[in-house]
Amino acid sequence: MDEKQKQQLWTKMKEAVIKGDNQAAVELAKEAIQLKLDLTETIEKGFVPGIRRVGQLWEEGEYFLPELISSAECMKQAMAVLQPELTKNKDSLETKARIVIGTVEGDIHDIGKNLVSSMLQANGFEIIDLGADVKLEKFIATAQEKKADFICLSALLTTTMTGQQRLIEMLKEQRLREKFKVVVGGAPVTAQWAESIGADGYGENALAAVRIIEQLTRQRREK
Ligand code: B12
Repeated sequence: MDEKQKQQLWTKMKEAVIKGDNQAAVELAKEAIQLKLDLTETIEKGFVPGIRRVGQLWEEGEYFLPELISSAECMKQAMAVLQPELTKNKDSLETKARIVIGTVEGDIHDIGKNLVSSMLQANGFEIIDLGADVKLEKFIATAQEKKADFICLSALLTTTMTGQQRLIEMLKEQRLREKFKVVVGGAPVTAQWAESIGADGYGENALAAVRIIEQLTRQRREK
């Protein structure tokens, strides 16, 4: 498949998410698998731009909550088709590190977090996904119990970003800060914010998340 055909397929994916057309999104996801396309690229260049456009339409007052929900559902259905393929054949890979991930309390957005989870899993990391609206105490308890290397926190609301900061403070209070690397992300989160709260890393998208976590894992091993 040449670049132009790929672009056309990505456009169709984007449109399916914008329209909230579940059937089309699922078919397109299956098509990408059949064509043996790079699924990471398919997600980031096809489906993600769709949900981002939906975000803009909502900001512009063109879309309301029902449209948002149906586009989010559409995105999930496409991901449900792609996820098993992404993680296929990865069983034999050596686990690079163990990661506890979730969306912080008060925040139910989980599409971005799920993408990050899938991509990390596809790259050989062991993932313990706590879901969305997760109590900060639960992140810490699970990370301790499972002897995790990383705690990854997603936040999509400016009001819940503070949960990322709070978790780092809690780790310090409990003298656990050195035990876990904390990586943060989510649409309102920036590298500056990550630095200001003392996080170990930040990723602006799922690929960047994999990159930073691989880098931190290497640093950890070299120590
Ligand atoms: C879809 C959506 C919803 C869906 C969520 C469905 C679901 N299951 O997730 C529904 C309809 C339920 C929803 C609800 C609400 N939403 Co909403 N929603 C969105 C929307 C349009 C898209 C979010 C999304 O999925 N993006 C696509 C994914 C792929 O991108 P992403 O999440 O940013 O994730 C990527 C990166 O950020 C990064 N990443 C994400 N997490 C992590 C974690 C780590 C560790 C790392 C390294 C990287 C990383 O990688 C991801 C992949 O590339 C955004 C608009 C926007 N601009 O973001 C609003 C938005 C986030 N929502 C908003 C609001 C206000 C709400 C509601 C309060 C609305 C209401 N009045 O009820 C509720 C929130 C309820 C709650 N308590 O959480 C606001 C937030 C405003 C703010 N500044 O705080 C936004 C920005 C829209 C807006 N402009 O007003 N929403």
